Amino acid sequence: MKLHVATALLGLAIGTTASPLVHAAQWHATVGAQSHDMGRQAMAFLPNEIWIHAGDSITWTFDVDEIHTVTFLIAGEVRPPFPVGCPPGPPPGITPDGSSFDGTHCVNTGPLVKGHTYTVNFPSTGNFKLVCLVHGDMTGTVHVLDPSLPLPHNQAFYDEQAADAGRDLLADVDHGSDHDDGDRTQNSSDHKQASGHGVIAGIGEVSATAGGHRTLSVMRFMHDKSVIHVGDTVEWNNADPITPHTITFGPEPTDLIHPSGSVPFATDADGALHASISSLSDNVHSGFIVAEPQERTGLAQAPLGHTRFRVTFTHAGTYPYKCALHDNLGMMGQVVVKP
Ligand SMILES: [Cu+2]
Repeated sequence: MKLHVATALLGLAIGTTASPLVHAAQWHATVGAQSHDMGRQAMAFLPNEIWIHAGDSITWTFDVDEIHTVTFLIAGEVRPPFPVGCPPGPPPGITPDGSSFDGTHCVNTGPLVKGHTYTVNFPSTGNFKLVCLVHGDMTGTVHVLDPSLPLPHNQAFYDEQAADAGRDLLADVDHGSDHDDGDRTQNSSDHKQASGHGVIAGIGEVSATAGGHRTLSVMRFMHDKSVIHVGDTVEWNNADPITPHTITFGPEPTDLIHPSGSVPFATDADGALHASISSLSDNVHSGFIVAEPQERTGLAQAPLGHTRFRVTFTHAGTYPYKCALHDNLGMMGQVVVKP
């Protein structure tokens, strides 16, 4: 958590003053929190709800190595697909730092990582939804009040709330983690019974406040080293509610979303894609394995997700692989195939 002492004090002084005569205030918030090894990512706006006056600005500081956007869409606007940008303008649909949002034109940072900041001015009153275009369950709210109205919190409150929320999200261990083998062992043994050799390819958990949704995602292969014998099959299962991962042997393809490789894929009876690797030079890319979005009343139900991938190994050797989306966070593994 970056604490801007001078600006935090400024925000404190201004935020606690209800007079309409004060100058426009500059507020601060953070995008994301992560563990030291980058494996645990709190995908959240911190805080994810903030009350300001019309004319004020908020500066978001990006604090993690996972990409996020700070985006304000027009109410009811369809979320654009990748590459993420303001619809319907020409790609990449990125608006400049310091843009204003009044509900009539989209404002979007584009994907940013640690070290970047982005300021949005709010000239008009309104209650605005804040979203990350990369992560579906990462939302927040900005309440822009008339300057004659009092604000409920000051900058110091938000700084403390943001720090607490980031710490709490990262510390959540009730869904298993790379350090905790409670649920993980149970999950893995479930999959071992089903397939012989199971790897959990990511876990996660969505939570909420009154201001929006946040997600903890653990960007790790839970058994990052699988030791098997020739002829065995390894099965990867993504147990994260929103974050896609890939299982990629060999170079990353340009198209990360769809399956590709130098060997043919089969589709197993349960719908899972299945490849066979016989050489260290075989390239196999699973494409995104990911859960489908939550159901919503009034919309067609989502299809079943592609959450599972299998590879059978026919020759001995050590086969390194990675998640092509999160190898920068250290999401890598290997399969050791013994004769
Ligand atoms: Cu991944």
